[in-house]
Amino acid sequence: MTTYKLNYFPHRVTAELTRLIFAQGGIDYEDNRVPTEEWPALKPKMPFGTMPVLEVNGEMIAESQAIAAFVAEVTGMRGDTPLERAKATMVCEGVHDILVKSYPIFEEKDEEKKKEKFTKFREDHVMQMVKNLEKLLSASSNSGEWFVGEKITYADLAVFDFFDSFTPHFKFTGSDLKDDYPKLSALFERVKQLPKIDAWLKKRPHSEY
Ligand SMILES: N[C@@H](CCC(=O)N[C@@H](CS)C(=O)NCC(=O)O)C(=O)O
Repeated sequence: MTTYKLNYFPHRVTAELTRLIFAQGGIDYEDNRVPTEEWPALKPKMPFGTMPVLEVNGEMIAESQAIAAFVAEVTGMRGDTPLERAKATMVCEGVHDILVKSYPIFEEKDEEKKKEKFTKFREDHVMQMVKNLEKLLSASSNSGEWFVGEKITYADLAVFDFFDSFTPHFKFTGSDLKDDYPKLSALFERVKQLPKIDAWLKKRPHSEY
């Protein structure tokens, strides 16, 4: 039997998508949450000196997007054709890019500047992405039920996580989609209510981000 160990800090950030895929795929894995004080000793052992790192039967894979794509493939949520896989990757990379772009704002020390930067980022990136995602979903081949093809892929989980873990920092949650973004709102609720996702959301350790 294949064994999986996911190494990351005790946060959601770039590992939560993989945890959601594992949950929905019904695959057992070790969710190794490395305390910050233990990281310096572990860092040199990781392929790129960063986490997340997924160990598959002891072999290490770094880079959050490569890990998510791999676990999506193992669980049948990667997309069924080359075009579907490309579209799923597009959505995952798109929302991941925004997350990465936002890092410098969280590090801003001046509280006033930080507030201004948050507001600007919300308008320039977060709300722009919300609009783009709604458009993309409305144009999908299945009347906007899933982003790609006829069934759930990891793109749907990535977008769910975007609204569940990331946009709340910008005062925009999954429930705020209700009024103006009907397709996204329905997708958010559909994913949230999947029995295995619901079970994971209820049992996962609390983390601020
Ligand atoms: N592109 C990489 C970035 C990895 C990365 O920078 N991870 C951060 C945590 S989100 C990290 O390991 N920081 C600790 C360090 O660099 O020592 C990915 O998406 O996995």
